Amino acid sequence: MTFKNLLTQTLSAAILITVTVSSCKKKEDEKIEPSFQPFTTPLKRPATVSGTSATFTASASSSEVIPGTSTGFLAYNNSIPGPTISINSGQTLNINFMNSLSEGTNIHWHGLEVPADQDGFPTSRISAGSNYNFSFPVNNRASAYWYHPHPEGATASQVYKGMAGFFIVRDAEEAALNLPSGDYEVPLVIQDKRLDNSNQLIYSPTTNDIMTGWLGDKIVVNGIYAPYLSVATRFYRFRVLNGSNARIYNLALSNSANFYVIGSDGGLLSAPVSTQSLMLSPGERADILINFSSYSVGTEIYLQSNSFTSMSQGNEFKIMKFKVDKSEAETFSLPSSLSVINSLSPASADTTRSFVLKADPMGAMPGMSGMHTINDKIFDENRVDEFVQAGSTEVWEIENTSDEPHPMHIHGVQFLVLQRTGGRNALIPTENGWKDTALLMPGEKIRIIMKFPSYLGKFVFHCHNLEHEEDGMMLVFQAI
Ligand SMILES: [Cu+2]
Repeated sequence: MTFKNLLTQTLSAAILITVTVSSCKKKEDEKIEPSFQPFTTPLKRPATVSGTSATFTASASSSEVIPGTSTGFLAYNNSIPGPTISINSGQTLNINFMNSLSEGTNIHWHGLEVPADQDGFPTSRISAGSNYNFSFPVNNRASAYWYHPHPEGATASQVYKGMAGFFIVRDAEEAALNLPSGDYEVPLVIQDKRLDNSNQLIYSPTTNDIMTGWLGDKIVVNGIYAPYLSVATRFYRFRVLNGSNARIYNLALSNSANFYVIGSDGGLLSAPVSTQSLMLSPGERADILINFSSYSVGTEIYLQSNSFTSMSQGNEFKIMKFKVDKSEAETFSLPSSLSVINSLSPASADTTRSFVLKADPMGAMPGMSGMHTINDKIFDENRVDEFVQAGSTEVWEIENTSDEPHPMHIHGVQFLVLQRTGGRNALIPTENGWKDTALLMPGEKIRIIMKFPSYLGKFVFHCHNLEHEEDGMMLVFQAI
């Protein structure tokens, strides 16, 4: 690196750390800790749960988002983020869950194919003070899935207040690739928060917040505001989850270096895809490799969100810092192929369905849900919107006619994105693999294909902008 480059990088870092993320609302000109300097707090790794049985307790808790200060949260096992569950495909998971919150909750296993009674249907709640035994076989491919509450009316607030964790599935195919592991495999859950003057979480969406989704101005990674990670001169694997309620990240490195996307929501891609940026909307995951081997010790690089066009968000900001602080011999070489994606042919589809997404601020009475709709409908637990034949293959066409982005998520199934028209008019790297959540920017239409599993019963599909979901942007399908 030349001196000029170093100077430019140092200067831009100095300028950028003073930038806070606009939340399109008032600036909470917060007094965090007077001594607080962004990107000086080490990243922490979530707690882990290994094996096939665990006890989970949901309760009020606290955590240091900003070092030296205590922020109240709702947590699983007092852990922010929730403990990472790590399990092999084919094993059966048993979770003895205790709800020690003061309100009802449930758990949705996002991305996993599970029976309907394990999936966290929005109106099936575990009441305060009660427990429930979750038990289901894990048959999905190796990937980073996640879990979070899904009770109607409290999904957005409970997730925002801290209830979310990784669910890592491993299998033999992935193990054979010898991807970076241990210290070199790092889960990153990225979220945005608003804090008050006492560094407590604010969650009080107005009608305007519900239109855009709740956007925070503090970006936290694994529960820490503006952290850094020390890295060695080699490849690292990052399992990235956008666990935010509404914020979309356009992930990039501050030196514009390329990185490799190797996996998506539902596991490995067929081959690594090199890219300079990657959009990741709420609920989506990306499995990425960053090669730090060409940097000299002392180099600092930020993970940032590049600007993109959207009415309510999309400005550039820093997320976390990588400090290259030790030289190490590389033991990993990037495989040219990773896995086989068995594509589904649209000609084999049994049914094609169409969905139109709308947002109309006048669509609801003040204080009531209904501004965001799918096929002009909002969630009704007593109505089944689509009957789906278990085991059948379907094509769904989803069109976003609103002026807000909508990350659409289907429960209990993984799909492939066949096509995107309008807007970006193309697929993005993560869409080369299995997905459970796909972003529709304004004006975009996607065609997806999926084969439903054999589980029967009622599931939901919805917008994963959690304020939109709470506003009713969710329908019911029943597998028969
Ligand atoms: Cu939405």
